[in-house]
This record gives sequence, C-alpha cells and structure tokens, in this order.
Amino acid sequence: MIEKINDLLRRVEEFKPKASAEIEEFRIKVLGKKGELNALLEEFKAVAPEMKRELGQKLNQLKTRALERVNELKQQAEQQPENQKTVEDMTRPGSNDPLGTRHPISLVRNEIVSIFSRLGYTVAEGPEIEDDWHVFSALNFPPEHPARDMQDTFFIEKNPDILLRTHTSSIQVRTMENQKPPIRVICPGRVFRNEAISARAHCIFHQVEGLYIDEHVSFADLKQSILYFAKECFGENARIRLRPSYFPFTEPSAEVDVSCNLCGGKGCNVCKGTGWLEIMGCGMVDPNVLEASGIDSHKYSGFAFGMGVERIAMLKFGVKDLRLYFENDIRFLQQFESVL
Ligand code: 2NL
Repeated sequence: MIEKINDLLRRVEEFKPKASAEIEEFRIKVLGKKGELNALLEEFKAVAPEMKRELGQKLNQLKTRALERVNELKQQAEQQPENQKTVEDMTRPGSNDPLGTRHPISLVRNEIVSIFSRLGYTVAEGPEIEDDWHVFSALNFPPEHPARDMQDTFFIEKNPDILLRTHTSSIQVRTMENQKPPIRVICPGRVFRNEAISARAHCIFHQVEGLYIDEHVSFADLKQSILYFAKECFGENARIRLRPSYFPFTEPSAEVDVSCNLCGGKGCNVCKGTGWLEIMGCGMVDPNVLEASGIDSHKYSGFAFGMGVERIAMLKFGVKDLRLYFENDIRFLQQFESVL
C-alpha cells in the first residue's frame, strides 16, 4: 500500500496539464468520489492496526498535497491571458458593420460631373443599347467609317441597326433632338467596344462627354471651360495645351493635354518626359451634326468634349492597369474613398 501512496504522490507532483480542462479531469480522477484517493482510503480500512498510524499520516499528506497541487495549477491557468474572462460592458455600443466604399470610377465620374455642374451643366443620361443613327449617322460618321466595323462595335446579330453605344455622344444627340438651345449638358455613362482586354484597354469603360450650344459660342469659351476643369480636377497650378486633331463630329477638333501634376511639367516616367498628359478630346460641333438633330447651324454654334473616366482615374490615382477597376478586389476598392 505504501508503494501505491508514493506512486500517486509522485504523479500528483509531476502532473503537467497541456490544457486547463485537464486539471479538472485530473482532480476528479484523484480526488473525486470514485477517485484514486478514496480507493486508497477504502483499502486503508483493512490494513493491520500497527500500520494504521504511519499509513494514515501518509494518506493525509497525499490528500493535502493533491488539493494544493490542483489549486496551484488552476490559479496558474487562470493567469494565462487566453483564459482571462473579461466582464462584458453591457452598455457598450454595438460594433459597427464596416461600410462599403465608393468605386474609384464612381468617385472620379462624380467629381467630373460636379465640376461641370458648377459651370451650369446639367446631367443627361441615355440608353446603353442604341441604334446606328444616335451613335454614328447623326454624328457625321460616313457609312464606311472604320468605327462602324464589327471589330470595334458590338452589334446585335439579328439586327445590325441595334448596337451597344461606343461613346456617350448618343446621349447628346438625343438631347439636341429633344431640347432647344441653349443646351448645356454633361453626359456620363458606360460605353462598349469590341476590344481585347489588356492593361490599357477594356471592352467596357466609362466616358463623360459635355455639350454646350447657344448663339455665339466660340472656341475661346471651349478653352476657358476646359482650363477651369483642369484646374479643378488636377490642381490650381494645372495648365493646358491643345493639339489639332480630328473627330467626325467636331470641326475644328483638338486633343487636350494637362501639365503633368507629378513632375510639375519637368518630365517624368508618367508623362514620358514630355511634361504633358492627354486628358480629353474636344472641338466645335460640326454644323452637319447640329443640322442632323434639327438645330439651325446658322443661328447656333457649340462646343463638345469627351474624356475617358478610367484614364482620368489612372492619372489621379497612379493606377496603371485598367483591369483592376473591373476585378472588384476589395483590397483595391477600399483605398479610394478617403483619397478624393
Ligand atoms: C475623346 C473625344 C469627344 C465629342 C467627344 C461630341 C458630341 C456631340 C457632338 C460633337 Cl453630340 N462632339 N463629343 C467631341 C469631341 C471629342 O471625345 O477622346 N473621348 C474619350
């Protein structure tokens, strides 16, 4: 019996729980009603009287030590940080669900629209599924113009008169058909082109176009409006330059560059050493376009401009791969609301 007592005492001393739940298990096994200690006490009843004194003392020591040891271990376990129970503050406000952020393209589109609304423009929208007239014919595209090519435009197979708009100019055509000058509209929207997807091109992208028609609208008005836009969008120090260009729907036409806001015009890798970044196309509305929509080109003149929202966003945010705007990876999307 003495060996059994010593063996249990040794196991009590050497017991090292791996998890706090093991301590309670151990306590029940040793000190519980049907535990080892009670089994020994049961055995003790039958020992010879001359042995009772020594064994009785030993058993008492074992019991005290086992209780001590269990309490020690329980205390140690409670001090482990993972076992510390914090008292919940029942008056604490609930945790907020994280709010979503606006898409960078929406942010830039909203900013462009907001700048022109300060110049008196109102927003116009129109259908994404269009007809040939509003996308091409009314805009002075000749019947054989390459933009009508299958390779550039998504046509509806059963009816090639129906197509996905390739630019938002169709909205302005509809506005000219339905309103009398003066007209001042800003037209944001999604456009579609039959292009292979790459870092620099996508088959779906976003444009904002503007149109201003009244009596005596001049190229000087166009230049000042765009200069105002550039300063609002890229900062007070922004300058612009116009390069002659060609569009079927404007004459004369120009490409607009803004001074590089990264190097201040000195030349860097973003502006490829030129100090200038292309931001939009513009021009005086071709008289054929005015007449096609029922506006008297002898009485009225106007200017129009168009820009790609992804392109402006690229320049503002330094995002070089267009595909990021369409993948909707939350780690990408979360970075912008606070920037603008
Ligand atoms: C570009 C160039 C441009 C227009 C769009 C327009 C619309 C009507 C009449 C005349 Cl209804 N013009 N829009 C004019 C010049 C340029 O866009 O590079 N866009 C991304």
